[in-house]
This record gives sequence, structure tokens and C-alpha cells, in this order.
Amino acid sequence: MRVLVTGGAGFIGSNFVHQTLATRPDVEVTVLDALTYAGSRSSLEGVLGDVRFVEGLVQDGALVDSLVADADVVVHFAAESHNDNSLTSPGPFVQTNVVGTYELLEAVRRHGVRYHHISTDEVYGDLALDSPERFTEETPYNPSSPYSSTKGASDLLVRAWVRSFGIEATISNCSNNYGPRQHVEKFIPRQVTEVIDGRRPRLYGDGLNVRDWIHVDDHNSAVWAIIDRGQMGETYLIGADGEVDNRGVVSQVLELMDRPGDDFDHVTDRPGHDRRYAIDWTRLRDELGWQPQYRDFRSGLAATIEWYRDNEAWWRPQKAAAEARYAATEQVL
Ligand code: NAD
Ligand code: TDX
Repeated sequence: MRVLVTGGAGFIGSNFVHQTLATRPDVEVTVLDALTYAGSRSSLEGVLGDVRFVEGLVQDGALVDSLVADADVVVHFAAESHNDNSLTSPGPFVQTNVVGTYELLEAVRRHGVRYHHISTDEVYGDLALDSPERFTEETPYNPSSPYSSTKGASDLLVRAWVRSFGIEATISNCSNNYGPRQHVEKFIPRQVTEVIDGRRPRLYGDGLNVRDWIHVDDHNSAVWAIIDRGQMGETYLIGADGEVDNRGVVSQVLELMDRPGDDFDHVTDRPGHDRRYAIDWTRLRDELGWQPQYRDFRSGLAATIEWYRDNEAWWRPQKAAAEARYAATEQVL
């Protein structure tokens, strides 16, 4: 099977490539990645010799057409992925997330290639802290940020191409991922690398916002379950019952890194900050028989902290620029 992985030099995409090469000897991988600030060849260290790596944009229709023509399956991870950046500079989100997805859909339509679309639970908006509700495949779209609205737009393009043109596609909407090779702009790697650098973690606003954490390897094993056994045209929510509020995450980071529990700052809240995400993944379990392997957030977090301690050469080049972007808007409360 020839698989085209877009965004394969980013966080989830590179973990997908590593997992795929380790577990599926029958798969040939081509990576298409623009190597933006969020992508790095170093995320494919150890496997670069085993993949075809193409540097380019998903909005480049001619390039995308030629790569899709040579593939059996496309797994589309490439995106502008960070909410905070979408609030200061939304343009690239529209280009990459919406126009890029359009180019891929047109190419899979022309060549009759199977397509899997990677998306996020953020397309559903947010939930109240005190509600028992969780997102399901039937929850109406209600995105809050430029990031989540462009992801929602891309999902709707996929649904329209399925219905109008009959392309063979599936969509997955996953909750917050953690694990190795996540950019230091994101919550967990930012706090871990701040602590390594002797600074204090920063919580937006009151820090009570809840995210539903899943290990990146569980996300990717679910993606393979959907590629292998998913029903064409359908959407699957991916989660692993990992709800924790941001304060709880910071407390665990501080404890695991031998720092006092109150050694953090509250900083300016994110505009439009979603309060809570939570995923009901019953469908994935019942229809596809998928189960997560990482059941204990604390031990997954401890392993992730170890990864950042052991791989400073990977994250150090990103760190100063990421903190400079935050410094432009963030104030300690
Ligand atoms: P990331 O920012 O770490 O990686 C994105 C990758 O895409 C980078 O390698 C970047 O170079 C590449 N890229 C960006 N623009 C491109 C373009 N125009 N053309 C080609 N390549 C381009 O993102 P991530 O966290 O790995 O997210 C991957 C996917 O998973 C995204 O679609 C995201 O919406 C989705 N997702 C992420 C999470 C999460 O918690 N991180 C959760 C659910 C869904
Ligand atoms: O320094 C911080 N302090 C803080 O309190 C940062 C960077 C974040 N936060 C908060 C904001 C969120 O409530 O932590 C939570 C997680 O923040 P992010 O890592 O930016 O993730 P989020 O906005 O929830 O979006 C993530 O999950 C869904 C990914 O970045 C998206 O790509 C994915 O779709």
C-alpha cells in the first residue's frame, strides 16, 4: 500500500510515520510537508531513509496532483494548527487548512484515491464545565477560533465531496494530543521546557479550562483502524477519556519535575478561549473495536517529560521564537 502523508514532518504526522514504518512493513510512505516553523526533518530522524520526502505546499495543485496519482491512500495531517497564531495571523490558516484541503480533494476525485481527513474536536465549539455532555459525531459544528473554523470548513468540504462526487473518504475528529515531538508553542511542551529553563509555567486566565488528553500513538492507531475498517463517508470521534483541567496538568508537570505545586503564573487569557472539550468515542469502540493503549495520563506525561529532557537538541531551535511570539501579547496577571 502506498500512503501519502501530508504534514508528516509535524507532531502527529511524524509520529504516524514512525508508527507506520514500525508496524506495517507492507506500507510505502511518501511525506508532503512545507517545513513551516512547525515542521522539521529532524522529526523524521531515523526513518528519513525509508520514506520519500517531498518539500512543498498542499495548496500547490500540480504537485499535489502528481503525488496523489502515485498513492493508494492519502492521510491529510498538514495544517496550521495553533489557535494562538490564528488569532494574530489568520491568513495562513485559510490558505493551508481550506485551500490545501480543496486541492487534495480535487486530486483524490480525479485519481479515485482513498482519502482520510484528520480533524479536531474544536470544530464542535466548547462545553460547559459543569455539564455531563460530551461531543458525539452528531454534535452540530460551532467553531470559536480562526483555527477551528478553518478546520470545520475543511471537514465540510470533505463531506460535500463525498456526497456530490462520491469520493472514498473518512474524517476523524480527535481531542488534544500529547507525546514526543510536539512543538514547544503547545501547552504541555511549553510548560515542560519552561521548567527545564528555570522559568514558571503560565496558565491562561483562571486555568480551569478542560482538555481531553490522548497520547499521540493512540490517535494514530485509531487513524489506522479507520483506514482499515472505517465506513466510507463517515466521521469518527477519537478520544481516550482523558479530561483534565489546565491547572491539573500544570500541577502534575511541577510535581513530576520536582518543583513546588504553586510555582506557576496566571497570564492573559486567550480571546474566545474554549472552556471544555470532551469526546464520546463509543462509535470507534463499538464499530471498529478500537481501544487506547495509554490509559494513565500521569505516566504518559512522565514519559513525555523524559522525552523533552532527552531531546533538547530537537526543541531548542524552536524555543526562543515561540516565546517571542507569546511575549508580544502575554502579561502576568
Ligand atoms: P503541527 O503544527 O505540529 O504540524 C503541521 C505540519 O504541517 C508541519 O510539519 C508543517 O510544516 C506542515 N504544514 C503546514 N502548512 C503546510 C502547507 N501549507 N503545506 C504542506 N505542509 C504544511 O500540527 P499537529 O499538531 O501535528 O496537527 C496535525 C493535524 O492534526 C492537524 O490537521 C490538526 O488540525 C490535527 N489535530 C491536532 C490535534 C493536536 O492536539 N495537536 C488534535 C486534533 C487534531
Ligand atoms: O501557555 C499556555 N497556557 C495555557 O494555559 C498555552 C500554550 C496554552 N494554555 C491553555 C490553552 C488551552 O486551554 O492550555 C490548553 C491547551 O492549549 P493548546 O496546547 O494551545 O491546545 P488547544 O488550543 O486546546 O488546541 C490543541 O488541541 C486541538 C491543538 O493545538 C489543536 O491543533 C487541536 O486541534
